[in-house]
Amino acid sequence: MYWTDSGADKIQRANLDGGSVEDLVTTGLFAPVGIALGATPPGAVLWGDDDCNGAVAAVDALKNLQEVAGLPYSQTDPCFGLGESVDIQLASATERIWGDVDCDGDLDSVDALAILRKIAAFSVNQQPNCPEIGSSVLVADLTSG
Ligand SMILES: [Ca+2]
Ligand SMILES: [Ca+2]
Repeated sequence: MYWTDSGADKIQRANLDGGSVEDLVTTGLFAPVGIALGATPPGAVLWGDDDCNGAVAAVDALKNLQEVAGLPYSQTDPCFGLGESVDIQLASATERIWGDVDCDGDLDSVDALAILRKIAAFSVNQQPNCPEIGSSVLVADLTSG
């Protein structure tokens, strides 16, 4: 099993019985709350992983704020521009805005706040049928190019 430690900024693994705990990633992370493993299907990304680097972390909230403020920021390729429309696969395909993590229809600083609240283990208010921050979602646009 694999998990993130948002307090120690680490990604760790262990055997399913809890033995053989290892640190996999110990640098370059800040408060990660979700991870995507290589076995996830093409097009799978974490909701709230705004820069598509495989972890939901405070950096994603930072990039949200840079987009909202009109400042430049880098994205992992392939990823979406924040504020871009994407079709995510729930029960049926649902059009969402990349980075609009609370699904209220616009990308703003409240979405950055939602990511930070999630990292801090505070409650997050999201619209109905909105993916949980840190959960894996399939995005059609990522596979179709
Ligand atoms: Ca990220
Ligand atoms: Ca929003």
